[in-house]
Amino acid sequence: MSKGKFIVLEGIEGAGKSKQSRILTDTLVNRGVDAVCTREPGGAPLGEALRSLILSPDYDPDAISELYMYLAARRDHLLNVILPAVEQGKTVICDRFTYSTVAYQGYGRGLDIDFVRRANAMTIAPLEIDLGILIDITPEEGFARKGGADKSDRLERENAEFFERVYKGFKTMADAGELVAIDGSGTKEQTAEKILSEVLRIL
Ligand code: Z5A
Repeated sequence: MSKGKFIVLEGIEGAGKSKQSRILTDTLVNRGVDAVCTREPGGAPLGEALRSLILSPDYDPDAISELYMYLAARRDHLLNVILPAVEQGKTVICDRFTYSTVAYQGYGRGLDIDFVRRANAMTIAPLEIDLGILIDITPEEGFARKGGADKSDRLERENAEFFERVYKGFKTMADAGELVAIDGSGTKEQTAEKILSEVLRIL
């Protein structure tokens, strides 16, 4: 059996990643593709347990501890959900992945970008990402859509400069061709069409 594709949707909070992951999965399934949807941090029992610790405002990990928590959640997700599905020929749609680590822990927190990239590579081996899409809206647009930051989420308590650095990180990866950027400022339906057209190129 041939391997399935692994597709990642990325972007700032409120970009529409969760919504678009579900729309894309449903659209592909309706077209006869064996597609499943997952998310990070989380996606598997240990990853979901780590997610609640990572995002809890009750803890204050430093940048390196935070990086390793995301990576531990990712390794568990990879081994228990992503690799088995890809090996069974399923197309896996993931809401956030390694690009978020580069953007948030690298550009946002200021950890060395090459170090973050190497840590990501070691964590996801032997998986290859077939397509990474950046749903491009600014942090201002994203938080306006959400009606402001969710203060029960530790990451969302960060200041505007942090999210500007994260956004710059995503844009830098798109400019380098690592991510395909699509304009996310239109309606949900318009964004879904743009994503589908990129995905159909690789299926
Ligand atoms: N993080 C990290 O630091 N390092 C890592 O390696 C990873 C993650 C993997 C995860 O939080 C946090 O972890 C996140 C990054 C960090 N930090 N922060 N802050 P999460 O998963 O809870 O949060 P999120 O990924 O940012 O999800 P979100 O805020 O819900 O955004 P979204 O998924 O992109 O958007 P949505 O839920 O689909 O839509 C948000 C709202 O906008 C909703 O009301 C929609 O109906 C509306 N919406 C969506 N699309 C549209 C359009 N086109 N027009 C109008 N309104 C829209």
